[in-house]
Amino acid sequence: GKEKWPRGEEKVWKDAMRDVDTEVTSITKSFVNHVQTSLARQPYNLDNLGAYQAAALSVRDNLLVNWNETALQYTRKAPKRAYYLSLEFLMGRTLDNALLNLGLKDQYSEGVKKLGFSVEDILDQERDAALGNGGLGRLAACYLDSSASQELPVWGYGLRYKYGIFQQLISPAGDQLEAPDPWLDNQNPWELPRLDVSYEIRFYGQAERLGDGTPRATWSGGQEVLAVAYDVMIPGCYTKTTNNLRLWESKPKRGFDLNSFNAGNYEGAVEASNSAAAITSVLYPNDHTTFGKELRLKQQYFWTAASLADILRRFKNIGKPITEFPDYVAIQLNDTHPTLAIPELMRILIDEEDQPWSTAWQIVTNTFFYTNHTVLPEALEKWPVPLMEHLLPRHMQIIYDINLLFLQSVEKKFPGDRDRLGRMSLIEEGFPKQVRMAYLACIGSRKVNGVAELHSDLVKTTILKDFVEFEGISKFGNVTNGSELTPRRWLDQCNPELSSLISSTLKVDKAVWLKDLTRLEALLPFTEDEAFRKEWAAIKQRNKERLAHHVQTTLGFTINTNAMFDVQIKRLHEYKRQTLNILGVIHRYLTLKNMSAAEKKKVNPRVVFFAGKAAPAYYIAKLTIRLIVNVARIINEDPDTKDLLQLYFLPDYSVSLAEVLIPASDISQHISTAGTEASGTSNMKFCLNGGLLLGTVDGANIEIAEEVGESNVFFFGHLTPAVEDLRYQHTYHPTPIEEKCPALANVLNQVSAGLFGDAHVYEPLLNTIRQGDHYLLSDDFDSYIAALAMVDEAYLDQTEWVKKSIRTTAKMGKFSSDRAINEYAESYWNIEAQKIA
Ligand code: NBY
Repeated sequence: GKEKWPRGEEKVWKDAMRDVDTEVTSITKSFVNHVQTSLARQPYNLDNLGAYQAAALSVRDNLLVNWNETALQYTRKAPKRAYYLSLEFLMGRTLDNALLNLGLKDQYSEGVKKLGFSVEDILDQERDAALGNGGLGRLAACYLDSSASQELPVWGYGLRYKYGIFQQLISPAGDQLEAPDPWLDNQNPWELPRLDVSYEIRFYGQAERLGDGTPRATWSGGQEVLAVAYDVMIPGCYTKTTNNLRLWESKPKRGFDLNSFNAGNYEGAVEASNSAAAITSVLYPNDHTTFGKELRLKQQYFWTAASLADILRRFKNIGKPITEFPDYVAIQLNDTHPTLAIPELMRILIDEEDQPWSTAWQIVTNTFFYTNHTVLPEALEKWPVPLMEHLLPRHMQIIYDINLLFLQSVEKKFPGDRDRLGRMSLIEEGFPKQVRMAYLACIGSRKVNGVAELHSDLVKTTILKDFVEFEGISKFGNVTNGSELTPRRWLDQCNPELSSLISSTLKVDKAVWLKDLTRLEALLPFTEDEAFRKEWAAIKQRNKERLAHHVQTTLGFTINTNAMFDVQIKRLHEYKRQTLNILGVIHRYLTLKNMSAAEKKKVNPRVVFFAGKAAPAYYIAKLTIRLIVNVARIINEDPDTKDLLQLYFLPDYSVSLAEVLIPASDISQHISTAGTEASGTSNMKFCLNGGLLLGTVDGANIEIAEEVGESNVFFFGHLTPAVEDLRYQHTYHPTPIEEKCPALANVLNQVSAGLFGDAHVYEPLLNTIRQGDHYLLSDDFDSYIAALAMVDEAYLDQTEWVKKSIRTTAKMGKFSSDRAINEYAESYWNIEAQKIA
């Protein structure tokens, strides 16, 4: 039958509804309209920031048309949906991406030009949305983009931190300083406050079992805060589909603590409201550890409880029985951070929906999916039982119940194996006892996956080995996220010239190949086309000049653009071995110092770039930054070497900085100790942009080499199976570094002797290598230096180098986040694309 229009006259509504602006004249009209009304400003005093805001608001209007349409159709058709729960979404800037995805960049450029602005200047006004630390957060952002582009009904859920990742400053001595990132200060045109969508979230209080023969309990008292929704539109590329990222903000519950007010305890009441607002005030800046902080656990519960309440409410609107929940909802846990969603859904099903335990557990274990992002033991999340009992008493009861039933079933399968029970318990014995979140995530999920082949194998054979034996191998899979890279942002947007060259060469519109990256393979025959190679190399050169210009204008350094650009950009971490890189730079410097003028003539100049933040409390990582900065000071001023070797630490690494650095790189370094980097994702971005890879046999480097061919990457270092034995040797049969690796010993001694100043400051860093050397720098140093020499050698043959570069880009199809998200959609979530008409 004919659908009844919701209210009033349908025609009046429909006639008044706007569509997406595609004509330059309507774009300028909406821009001016926003200047005049939303911003209340005048043409004569409109600066670039104002112009950015007007452009953003006008683009937002367009996105909203599609966003509303998408939401409406999802509601009408009620397809199964997936929800991506991530504490981090490292979105970067939005305007350029939105323009490209809408296919409106040319029209907007023309429009703002007519109004006296340049689109580049306008785009440059936007602050990064930096609600993430590194790879995990950027992966989440890429997956949202790909979901929308693949027309998949996927929503993200996260927190609206008032302060994103800290801003990194470098002190005169070379130390990292942290400043807050008040990213919302200039207003954020990309979010829609949904003050009408809010939930009450409880903490602390008392949990009491009913003891009526059901598993039910009540949870009361404590503190209640409000979760308020802010929506961020996620446009797909060349499609109407515009999905949603819902971020929660914490607010005091209205009328909260009236009792304190009435008792004259005004400060008490205000303090309570401050404590509510504190929950979403700041992103934790640690990328591989949490320190058992109560506020962090509060964030996790606040976010998972609000998200689940929202998902449940949407499900209930469909009017299906609760047992069908998993037919309509898949929830992806991005690492263990949202694991509390598992006991929280149990709590709702049992205490509020009155379901029997086994039904509830059935629903839960068919709803959740867990992605692991690390096997480093120190990075596996654990929470002290006393803290959990205090903050979330009902959840702690439920976790104990889950554990008891779980261990009983383990006992049944492996009778008498007490060791195994201890190993697999959700509760780790000790003082205090701790809840092992990865185990809870594992047993509460339908499937578990790692993020690259090697990593997924390690998950199965190390941290979750017992669980594989108990639950069967088929629950454990791999989705090489690695493949997170978004071809649009990471190629079309940050490297527009390369993008147009590809379109014209392949004679395929970018609308096609940007949505099917495997098409890039058709570039392979052009490696033999000299004109094409020249054009390819010229574009790389212009991207290097763009980076040099950026560094010149922001930092005042003059960079030699005839040099090879060698880049390592990522969070500072011992396992990622930036220290190996800087020691390698020092080795190169010392070698150059000893060369004759004639020998130097044969050396190709090199510029080494570092960027990345260290966790504020990570002392050794911060020392590495200090060493890099101080080595740079000395060698960049040394007349003997400065034409052949330059070194820069670019402060405050961000998504936007990556967009300038990545297209300019000739070679990038991904040199983690084998078996430690789960995947890596920037490695893919560099390769897609025609940069070659220098790396260890680790993470997604391995799969990249499989695709592009080992002759096109530079591998070095020991392999994963050797690592354990080497560490054993270091501990029980240590060999002095002087004996084992004289070249490294010499470098360390020069640093110790004060060649770069501060003779004593670096000792704790150097001692990590001299004693224990957990990350095996002394084992890999010689082969690293040899690999660097091979890179130098290869670079001398520019023809062959450019061929390698083309081949690398051509074979990167596998690493599109579109491919990865389709794997999740098909093999995990069981959701289907929805065409938005
Ligand atoms: O996730 C990274 C992995 O190290 C990298 O190999 C992989 O490519 C990427 C995407 O799968 N992990 C990562 O970025 N982790 C974090 O940022 C992170 C943040 C917070 C916490 C732990 C890890 N935390 O416990 O608070």
